[in-house]
Amino acid sequence: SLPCRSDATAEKEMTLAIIKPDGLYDNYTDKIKNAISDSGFRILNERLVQLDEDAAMSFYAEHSSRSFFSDLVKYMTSGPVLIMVLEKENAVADWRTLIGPTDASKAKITHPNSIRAMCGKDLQRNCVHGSDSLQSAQREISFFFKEKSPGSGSMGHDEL
Ligand code: IDP
Repeated sequence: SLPCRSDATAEKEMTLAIIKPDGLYDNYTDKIKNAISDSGFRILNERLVQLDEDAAMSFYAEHSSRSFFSDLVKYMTSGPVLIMVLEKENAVADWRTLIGPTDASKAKITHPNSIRAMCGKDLQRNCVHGSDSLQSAQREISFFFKEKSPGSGSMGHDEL
């Protein structure tokens, strides 16, 4: 008989998604969560948090030398963010495809069905985050969901 891969044995992958402050402020949470489930992702875990400056700087450390870094930190700390762990086969690449290109204003033309086209505004205020590799996904998931020992503090992101 032909080899068969059932859903039960298919290799699942996890990625980190964030609804950024503009997305929450503009009430896009339901629209984004519908796109998430319609595309076959499962939300394994979620947290609503207010990032402080240290947490935002540390999360985006790879961009620390870029000219837009201080604006990015200001943006990401401007209001609460919704952090989600998404699971599906090929989750990292498929979530990046679903959110679309970084510049939301360009995405509106080139990728009109992407989340950033529908919910974002411009190069900075693009509404959502997605890990860019499996390695980033693992780092970012443990950044927000690491087991905390009692009394170890809030790690700079206060639960809301
Ligand atoms: P990505 O989120 O699509 O992976 P990155 O290059 O990793 O894009 O940039 C991280 C975030 O920084 C972007 O999502 C966006 O919010 C912001 N950003 C990126 N490039 C610029 C820029 O040139 N000006 C202002 N903000 C930027």
